Amino acid sequence: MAKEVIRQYLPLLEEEGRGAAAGDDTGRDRHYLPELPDEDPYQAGHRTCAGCGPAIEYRWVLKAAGQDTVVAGPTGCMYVANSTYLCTPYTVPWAHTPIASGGSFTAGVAAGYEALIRKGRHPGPYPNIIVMAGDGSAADIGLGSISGALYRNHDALFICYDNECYANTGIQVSPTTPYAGMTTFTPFGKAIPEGKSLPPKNLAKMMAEGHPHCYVATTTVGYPVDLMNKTRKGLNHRGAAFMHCFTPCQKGWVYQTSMTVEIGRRVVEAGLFPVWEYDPADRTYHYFHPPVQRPVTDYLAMQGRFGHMLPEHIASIQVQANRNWQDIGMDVPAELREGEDPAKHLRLRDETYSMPLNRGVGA
Ligand SMILES: Cc1ncc(C[n+]2csc(CCOP(=O)(O)OP(=O)(O)O)c2C)c(N)n1
Ligand code: SF4
Ligand SMILES: [Mg+2]
Repeated sequence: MAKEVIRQYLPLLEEEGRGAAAGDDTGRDRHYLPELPDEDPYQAGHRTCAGCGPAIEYRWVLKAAGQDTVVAGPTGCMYVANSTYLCTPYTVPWAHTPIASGGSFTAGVAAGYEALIRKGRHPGPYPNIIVMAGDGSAADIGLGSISGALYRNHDALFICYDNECYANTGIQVSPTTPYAGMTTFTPFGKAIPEGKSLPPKNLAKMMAEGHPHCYVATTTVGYPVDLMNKTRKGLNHRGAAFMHCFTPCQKGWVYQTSMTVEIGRRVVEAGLFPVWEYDPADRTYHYFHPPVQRPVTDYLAMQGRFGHMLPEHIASIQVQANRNWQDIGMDVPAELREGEDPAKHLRLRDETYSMPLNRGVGA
């Protein structure tokens, strides 16, 4: 007789302190909450660059998932840097997949565990099954295989760690590279002074709209507790879940190594990466409203990949950000409206912007 497949439930972490230090009497930044799990299934000793956003995301996802987890990694930085011969930083089972087959491989793992448990050949419970694919894989080369697995509703969490480029092969353009983002395939010059001329693919919305029965969420390394809770919600969801995580690439984006988490918050505060959840039960989007709204220059000017931008390019990104604010139900302050006018800007390298020294109080 077939055995029952028992699912795990991962409790959610306390989210107080999300977005700012509000509510903390001591005025400390409370993003790192004391009740976080001690375990780290993604250990030190990997070989990613210092300040690597995807490595931070891997660590937090696996901290949230815990030891009863199986991970797949399509080709990309997080495969190559993390797995030299006979050595990986994982304390959980991990497998590499070709870049195009993260979805189909993971679907097979999920179906395999279901069958083994039903036949009594795996003691259970059903493990947390996660694939973490780069944007080149999830939004481009492997999009079809992930979409197929989502549509068939395999019980697994499909994550795109988005560093907005094909990093591992030398920082080439990907569909999620933002407008004006410089990569080795989108250099700026006389013919195309902005560098990349197309807007980024809206991967997460595509996944939510195209697979309405799936749990879908966006998050960034700027919000660790949010990232971990969405990991747990995705894993608790019975069926397929997709999480799109913004993960800065220190090497490809050219910024100070210590600013990865800060950039993960600023992209949200600049209106350029809305953070939301899509609930398949009522088919609605739930948007996070950040307590701070910044001009896009506060985000762009921190990164060398945007250093060539001219006033009209900055204004055009501010137009996009203002559309995003409206889409998530927030007002657009007058200062940000004015930023839609190229005459209000200098070249990006000459603009003044706020550089954070301490995130302790307020924003
Ligand atoms: C079919 C195929 N085409 C190209 C490659 C070469 N390749 C290896 S890693 C990589 C970059 C992947 O980019 P992404 O998925 O965004 O991950 P990242 O390196 O940015 O972490 C590419 C193009 C490959 N391995 N397989
Ligand atoms: S190139 Fe970017 S994504 Fe790759 S290891 Fe370095 S910082 Fe991480
Ligand atoms: Mg990438």
